Amino acid sequence: MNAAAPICNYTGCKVQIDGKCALGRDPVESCENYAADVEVTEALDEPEESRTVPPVQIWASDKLLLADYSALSRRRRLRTVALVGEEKVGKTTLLCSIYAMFCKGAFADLTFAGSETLLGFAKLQAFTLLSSGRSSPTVPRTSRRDPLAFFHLALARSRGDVVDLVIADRSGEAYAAARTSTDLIGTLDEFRLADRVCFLLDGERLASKDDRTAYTRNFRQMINALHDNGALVRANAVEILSTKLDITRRSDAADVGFLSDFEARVVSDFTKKGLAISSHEICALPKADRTVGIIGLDDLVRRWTQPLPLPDVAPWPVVDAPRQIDRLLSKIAGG
Ligand SMILES: Nc1nc2c(ncn2[C@@H]2O[C@H](COP(=O)(O)OP(=O)(O)OP(=O)(O)O)[C@@H](O)[C@H]2O)c(=O)[nH]1
Ligand SMILES: [Mg+2]
Repeated sequence: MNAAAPICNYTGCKVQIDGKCALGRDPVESCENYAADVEVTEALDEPEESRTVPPVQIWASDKLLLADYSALSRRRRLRTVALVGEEKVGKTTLLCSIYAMFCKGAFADLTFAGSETLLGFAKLQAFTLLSSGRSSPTVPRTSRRDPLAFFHLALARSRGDVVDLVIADRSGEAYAAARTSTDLIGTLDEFRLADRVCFLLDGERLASKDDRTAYTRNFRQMINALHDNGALVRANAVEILSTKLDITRRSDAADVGFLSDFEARVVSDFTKKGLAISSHEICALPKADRTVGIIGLDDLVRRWTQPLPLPDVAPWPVVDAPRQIDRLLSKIAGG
């Protein structure tokens, strides 16, 4: 390697640092000391076998698959959010918009501190840019053949306080299939991994009087199917995210009332069934009405990254302990 070799022989010349010749020669190449005896020490035809340093594996930085997620989870403590919803509800757009917010700077009191999936995000974002040549921003459709994918964001609250957020995305068709064929639910690995499950409710289909009845029935049926088959037991929180607020806000007041009534009813019904469920409204890509702007992402990122409660370190009550000493201790502890 010749990286450290000085480019100029003249003692005290800093041309390598500031580009200026100490003898005032311009261009610097006209100075006799410049690049006079610089030796090319790297043998270009060095035989392969004489190299002792193993080749460095370059991180592809594309979206993570299940095996990559497992490897990452062994290195970092991850917060995993699963985005669930039928096709075209806005799952991929939402995660792409969250990334886009951090491209502009600090967001939700957090700063971007890295990502293992930069290329994955960039591939999605390319479709939303003017340079894509599209007349309207979008993201590529997630195909049913695409496996479950994860997108990673390291977000810093302060130096040394970094939250590793991972968002799981999969094709809406896979969820629609699992709703009707519940034996497929066990194959959806995101429910085994996610701390938070977000059901996306399509504002566009709710705003359509023709679609809304069937759509709302299917939406409920999906939560029911997942709940009844134990897919939501691991989640600490379940959210309903009503998407495309730019479209729902354009509809008449009765439609807006329908949306909020529906959200309230779903929350109340599933709270009774023991789910920690809440509902929120978002607009991740206000392309139907730009005046609406991005809505709800700030609060959403704060919820997803909020500090975890401290673990409960109080000793468990001892019930029917087999050892006499434990029974005695439990009596003392119980007063
Ligand atoms: N008007 C409007 N359109 C949106 C919004 N969010 C997403 N969309 C559009 O909805 C369409 C579907 O969005 P996607 O993000 O691909 O939906 P998805 O849930 O990932 O769909 P699948 O990949 O098929 O599962 C795209 O054309 C988006 O541009 C929004 O907030 N407002
Ligand atoms: Mg998608």
